[in-house]
Amino acid sequence: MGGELEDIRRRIEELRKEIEKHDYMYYVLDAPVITDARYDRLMQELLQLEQENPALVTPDSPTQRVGGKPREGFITVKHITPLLSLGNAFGAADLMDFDNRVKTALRGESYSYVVELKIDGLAVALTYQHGVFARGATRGDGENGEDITANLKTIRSIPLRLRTPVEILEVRGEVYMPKESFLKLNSRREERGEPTFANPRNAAAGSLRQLNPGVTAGRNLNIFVYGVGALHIPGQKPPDTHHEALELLKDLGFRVNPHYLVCRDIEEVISYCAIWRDKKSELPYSIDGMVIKVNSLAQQNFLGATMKSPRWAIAYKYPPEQAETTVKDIMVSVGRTGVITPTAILEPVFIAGSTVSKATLHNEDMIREKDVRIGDRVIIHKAGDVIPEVVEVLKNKRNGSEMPFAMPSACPACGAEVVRQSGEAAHRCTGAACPARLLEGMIHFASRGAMDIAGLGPAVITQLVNAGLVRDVSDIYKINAEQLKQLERFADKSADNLVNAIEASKSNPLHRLIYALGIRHVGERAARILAEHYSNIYELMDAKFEELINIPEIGSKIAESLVNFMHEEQNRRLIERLAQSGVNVVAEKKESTDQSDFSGKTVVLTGTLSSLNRDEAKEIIESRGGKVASSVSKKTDYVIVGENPGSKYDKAVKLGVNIIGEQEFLELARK
Ligand code: 1X8
Repeated sequence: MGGELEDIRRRIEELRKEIEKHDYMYYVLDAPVITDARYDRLMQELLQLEQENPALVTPDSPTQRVGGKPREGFITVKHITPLLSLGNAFGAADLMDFDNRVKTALRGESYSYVVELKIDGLAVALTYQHGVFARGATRGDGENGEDITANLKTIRSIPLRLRTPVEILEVRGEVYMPKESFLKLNSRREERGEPTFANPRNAAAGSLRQLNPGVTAGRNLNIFVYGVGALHIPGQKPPDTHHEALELLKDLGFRVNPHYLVCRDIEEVISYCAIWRDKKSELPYSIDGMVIKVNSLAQQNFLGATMKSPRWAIAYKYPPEQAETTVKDIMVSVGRTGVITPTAILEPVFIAGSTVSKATLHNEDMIREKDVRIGDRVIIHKAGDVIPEVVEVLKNKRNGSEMPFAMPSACPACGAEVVRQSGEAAHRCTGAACPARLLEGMIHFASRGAMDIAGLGPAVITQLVNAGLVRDVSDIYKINAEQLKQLERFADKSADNLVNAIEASKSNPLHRLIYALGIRHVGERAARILAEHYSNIYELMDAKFEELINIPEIGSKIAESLVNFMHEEQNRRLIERLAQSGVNVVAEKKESTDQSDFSGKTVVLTGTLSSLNRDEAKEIIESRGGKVASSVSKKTDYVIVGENPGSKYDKAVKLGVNIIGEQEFLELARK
C-alpha cells in the first residue's frame, strides 16, 4: 500500500503549499484571493489527513500554528547576533549631528539612507533552519531573550517555511497589536472585569508573554520584519544594501512595512520624517518615530557599533502629541463589575488624528496625584496613540474657581455604598442588586459553580433583563413558564426545563448560595468553609470582622469584603427575598447531597491533575469503594477534570454528569 501512502503524502504537501500561499496572500499581502469558506475547507482536509496519518505531521505544517500546549515558563536563549538598541534623535538638529558623524567616519565616500517607520511594539528575532521557522525570541537584554516560538507561530504573517529554502537565516522584526484590535481587546476585558492594557504596546507584550499559545492566537498580533541578522543563500549574491535586504525579505515571504524610502541626503530624510509626523495617526498601528539607516551594508559594517547601539542607524522620536484644553466636568461611571471609574469631560480638542472630548482619569489616586480639578486647564495626550489621558495640570493657569473632585460615596447607578478596599486602587459599588452590575452578577449567580441553573446562560439572562422580567437575582425565582414562552426561541419544553432547573436550585447546599452572591474575594473554597462554619446565612450576615478572620483560611481581604457586602442594606434585603422565595439558606449537618465517599460510584478521570498522577487518583477512589472507568456514559457518577481535559469532559457536559475539579475531588476524598 506504499503507493496510497505516497498519494496521501503528496496531497498533504499540496494542501500545505496551497494554504501557505493563501496565508501569504491574506496576511502578508493583505490581498486574499479565496473566500474564508474555501480556505476553511482546505484546512479541514489537511487536518483530517494529518489526524489519520499522525506520522506525516511536521512542525512547519499550517495546522501547527496553535498546536502548542501551555508551558511552565520560557527558556532563555542567546541571540546569534545581539539585538542592539538605537540611539535617539529628537529633532532635525540631532539628525544633522548624526549625519555629520556618518560623513566624517566615511571620509568623503558617498552614501545614502533608508528611512522606515518605527513600529511601537516589541522587537523579536526569528531563526530559520533549512528554510523552516525554528525559533523565535524576544529581544530581552539584547544578548539573551526568551524563547517564544510557540506564541510567534500563531502570528499568521510569520512564514513557517520560507519561499526559498535558506540554510540559516535570522531576521528581526517588531510584533505589534493593531489599534483596533487593542480597543476591542480592552472592551472585552472591561466587560469581564479584567484589568485593561494601557496601550497597544503593553497589550502586545502581555500577549506574547502568555504561557498558553491559545491565548496569544486570539490576540490578533502582527509583525513587520525590518532586518537581517545572519544570511547565506547558496548560489545567490547577498544583498549589498539595506534596501536590497528589505526586498529580499519580501521575496522570502516576510511582511515588510511598505513605507520605507531611500534618501540621498539628510535633508530628504528630515522632510520624510516630517511627512509621517503628520500622517502617523492615519495608520492602523502605532509608530513612535522613524528609523534612519545607512543604506550600504559594507558601510554599515565599516561604521560598526558602540557598546550599546550601531553607528549606522538612529531612531528619530516624535514628540508625543499633546494638546491643551479645559476640564469641564468629572463624571463617574459604573462598570459591569462595579468598578467606579472617573472620566474627565473635556472641551473638545483635535489630537493625533481625532477629536477628543473625554479622558480617563483611572482612579482616585491618579486624580489626587495630578491634582486634577473641575475647571482646570490641562495637557492631554494619547497613550500609545490611542487612549486620551491627562498628562499634567497647568496650575499656573488657575484662577481659584476650580473645584476639587471627590469620589462619590454612593453608587451613581443604585445608591449603594461605594468602598475602596485596602490595597486596591479602584472604588467599587457594593450593591449586589445594582443595575449596572446586573447582567454580570446574574450570569455568575446561575453559573455552574454557583447556583448551577442549567439553561440559564448569558444569552437567556440578557433576554430576561431586556424583557424586564428580572431586576435582580431574586426575580429569577418569580419567573413562570408562561412568561418564558413569550420570549423568542423559547419552546414549551425549554421553558418547562428552565423553570424546573430554577426550582431545583432552591435546594442547593448553602455554600453554593454564598458563592453565587458574587461577594468579592469569596470564591468557591471560601464559600464552602463559611458554610461549614455557620449554620445559616443569617449568622454569616451578622458575622464580625474579627470573628471571620479567625476562621482558618479566611483572610482579612475576604473578611473585609464580606463585612462590606453584608453591611449594605440592599444586599440584606436581596438575601431576604431569596430566602422568601424558598432558596435554601441553612447549612446541612454533615453533607447530605454531596457524597462523603466513592462507595459504589463510577468515576472517570480526564486531563492532568496537578497534585497527583492518574494511578494515585485511582488508588484514592478504589480505596473508598469506587470504580474508575475509562469512558463516560450516563452511568458515570463523577467526572474528575484536570488541566487540558479531553473529549470525556465534553461528553460529561453533554450527558449532564457531575463534573468536579481537582480541589473538590480531594475534599471529597478527605471526608
Ligand atoms: C527598532 C525598530 C526598528 C524598525 C522599526 N520599528 C522598530 N521598533 C525598523 O528598522 N524599521 S529597528 C529597531 C532597533 O534596531 N532597535
